[in-house]
Parts: sequence; structure tokens; C-alpha cells
Amino acid sequence: MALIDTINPLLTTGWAKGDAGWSLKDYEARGGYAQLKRVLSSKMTQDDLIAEVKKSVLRGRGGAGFPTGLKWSFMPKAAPVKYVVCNTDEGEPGTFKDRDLMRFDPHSVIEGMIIAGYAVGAKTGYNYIHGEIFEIYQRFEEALDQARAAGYLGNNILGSDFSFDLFAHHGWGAYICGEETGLLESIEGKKGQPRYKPPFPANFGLYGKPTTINNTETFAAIPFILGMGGEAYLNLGKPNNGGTKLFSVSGHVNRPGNYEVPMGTPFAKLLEMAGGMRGGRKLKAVIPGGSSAPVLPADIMMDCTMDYDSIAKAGSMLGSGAVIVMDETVCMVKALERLSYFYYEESCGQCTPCREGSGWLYRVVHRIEHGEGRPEDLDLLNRVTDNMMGKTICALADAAAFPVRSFIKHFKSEFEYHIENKKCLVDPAVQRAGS
Ligand code: L3W
Ligand code: SF4
Repeated sequence: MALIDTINPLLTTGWAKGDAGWSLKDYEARGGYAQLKRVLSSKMTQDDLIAEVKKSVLRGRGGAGFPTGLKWSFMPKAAPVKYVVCNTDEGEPGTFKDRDLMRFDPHSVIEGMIIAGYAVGAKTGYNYIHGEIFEIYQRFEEALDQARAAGYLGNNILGSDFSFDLFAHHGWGAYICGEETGLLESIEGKKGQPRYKPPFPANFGLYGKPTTINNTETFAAIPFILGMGGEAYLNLGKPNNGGTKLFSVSGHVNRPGNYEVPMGTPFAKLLEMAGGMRGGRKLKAVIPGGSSAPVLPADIMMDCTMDYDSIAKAGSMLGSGAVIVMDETVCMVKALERLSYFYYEESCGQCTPCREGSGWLYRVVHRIEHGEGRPEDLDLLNRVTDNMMGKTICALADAAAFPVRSFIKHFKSEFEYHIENKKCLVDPAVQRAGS
């Protein structure tokens, strides 16, 4: 889905020409690779680079919002072999920004990764690309060929003493391979099952070597940060939430799509950019950060700005920036049933609380939705989530639990109505009208 609108184009500068603007020639014409040239010719030190990224307060765009400069600084300086890995395993329901970045501006990701390689002292990089976006993988391979031919990749880049090569790795579509250590296992040719952390990838990553792993959008932001300076990038957003962010807006809006806006933009403005509510219906709820993030009711969401801190204060997560908008025609029990099935299906099965718990969550929500709910089911669901959260190897168990807890917390009366009356509170004809 192409970009629909932007307040402050940065990451999306190159999207204007759609599929006609992605090549090396186009990227160079809009200033591409200038920052790599500057870094290499001015012999900026690794510390200088990391300091600039820290100044920008660029926070990881894959979901956790971890400060990128800090993450880079964790890489042990003396280690002889290190890696840089890009996480383009975009599989979070509602998220569709990284595939567009890779489609319309793959060289910004490549340039960001090369600069990251220089900053952390890595000579090899991998970009792990989600299995269900094969055309994007092909485009990235083409972009890599162009960059290699132009001397931006390989030995002694642009005549410097810095060598770096980059490879695309095509995944096979498992959601759990988007978890950073599951992804590393998958590149190594193993089953994509997350590793226990710590040790974090910065110390024990790909093939057991120190590895910096960031999201696609995070790498793509690097050339822009160096171009304008860390402080100016920070000032685009708000304190502790630097820069602009891509938001994938889906659901009951008139113009679903990707929007680039400064961090701290009011949610109401983003909704307006997305054309407002479809059919003029009333906003009921929003999942602000991809399906793993707790749902928020309309009144709370309308008071939020789109940044990590505001959304966290409201009780949810900005996550990867996938904004799922739901109007008054949505049955929240049915919506939760769909989400719960996803996590049940995608659990890798290593941890008992996740493997068994995600199945129980789905089955209990399913029976409520299908008129077989029992009065004790809401307590049961909350108890199952208690036994999952924080008790597993990776965050998937929490991601399965958050929707259940938040849907029940904010929309309890709908669940109670379902259990008592064995049918939806929202009339099925109204639901059909909204679908
Ligand atoms: C070294 C330490 N490194 C933390 C690193 C860590 C990681 C990053 C953040 O999950 C979330 C998840 C999804 N020394 C460190 C350290 N690090 N402490 O910092 O770590 P963490 O554990 O907070 O998060 P995570 O494991 O990366 C990501 C949520 O994002 N999510 C996911 C969306 C999915 C997509 C997609 O499909 N593309 O984005 C959405 O909300 O649930 O909570 O690198 O190594 N002391
Ligand atoms: Fe696998 Fe779930 Fe455990 Fe994560 S929490 S490692 S997905 S079983």
C-alpha cells in the first residue's frame, strides 16, 4: 500500500514517484549515499557516529522503541567478527510500512545499514525479509547489485579502508522469526525459535558473535539523521521521541495507508489525514501499535499524541506504528477471537505458558463468541494471562495476553452480554454494514 499522505516527508521523500523512483540513480539524485561518502571521507569515528545517533533519540521502530544509539554502543569494540542485521520480517497484524520502504526506497535501508556497520565495526550485514513479500526481496536484491556495482558495498568502499558486504535473506512467513533471536536462529538455518535473553544479540548474536539488529525503518532513518544532525532530527518530534514515524493506518477509515508524521502528532490529526471515519460512523476503539498492543477506547485515544510516551501513558504501546481503527459496527468479542487465533497459531511452542495459554485464550474467547460462554470465563481468561505474562522466553506470550486483558478491561459489558444472551451486543446487521 503506497504512501497516502505526509506532514513532514523524510523517510518517504523517495516515494513520490512510486515504483519509478527506487533505483540507485534516483536515490543519488535526491542526495542518496552522500552521508556514507561524508562519513568515510571525513573519517568520523565510531564514537562520533554513535553520539550523533544518540543525540537524535531515534528509538527502534520495530516495536520496542529502544534507543538506537544506546543499542549500538553495547557492541564490544574489540570483537574481531561482528554483524549488522536488519529485521524486515514484518508480520505484525496491521503493519505494512517496511515493505513500502523497501519497495520505494531500498537504498536508504542499504545506506543506513552500511553506516551502522561502520559505527559498530561490522563487515557483514544481512537483511531478513518476510516470506510473504517475495517481490520486495527481489527488489532488494536488485538494489544490492546496483550498490555493489557502484562501489558502495564490498572491499574498500569508495577507496576507504572500510569493507562491508550485505546479503538478503528470504524468510518463510513465520511471525516468530520477527523476534530478533528467532530471526538470528533462522538465518543460521535452524528452526526460528527465540533464544533466552540475556545474553542479548549485542553480545551473543548471529553465529554467537556480537550483532546489532534493528528494524528496517530504523536503518532507513540513519542517513537523514546524519544529513540534518541529531539535534535537528530530535526537534522534528518531541523530547525523548525524536524524528518522524511511519504509521500504517488500517480499518474503518476512508483512506487506509502509510502516513509519515512527526512524533507527537495528535491522533486526531492522523485520523483526519486518513480521511476520517468511513461512512461517517463513530470511532469505537483503536489498537495504536499493531495487534500486540493493548486496545484503547475512542475517548482515551482521542487525547493521545502519536509517540511512545503518550501512548504508554494511556496504557498501550506505539509498537511498530500499526494503527488499527475500529468503528461502532465492530463486535469486540469477535475482534478478540480473531486476534487470539493469530497468537495461538504463531506460538513457536517452546514455552508451556505460551503454547498452552495461547490455545486456552483462543478457545475460551471462541466459546464466548459462539454463545457457549460461562459466567466464570472472564476471570478464567484473566487468570490464564496472569500465568503467561513475563513467564516465557520471548514477548509473544505477553503479546497474546495484552489484547485479551485490554479488550475485557475496556469492553467488559460486551463480553458479559455475549455470555448472558449468547449473542452479540452489536446487531449482526450493523456488523455486516461495517464490514
Ligand atoms: C543489550 C541490554 N541489548 C534490550 C535490546 C534487545 C532488543 C531491543 C529491545 O521486542 C517488541 C515486542 C513486540 N543489553 C538490552 C538490549 N536490548 N536490553 O533492545 O528489546 P526488548 O526486549 O524491549 O524488545 P524486543 O524483544 O525487540 C519487540 C512488539 O515489539 N511489537 C512487535 C511488532 C512486530 C513488528 C513487525 O512485524 N515488524 O514490528 C509491537 O508492539 O510485541 O514487545 O534489540 O536486544 N540490557
Ligand atoms: Fe515460543 Fe511463545 Fe516461548 Fe516465545 S513465548 S519462545 S513464541 S513459546
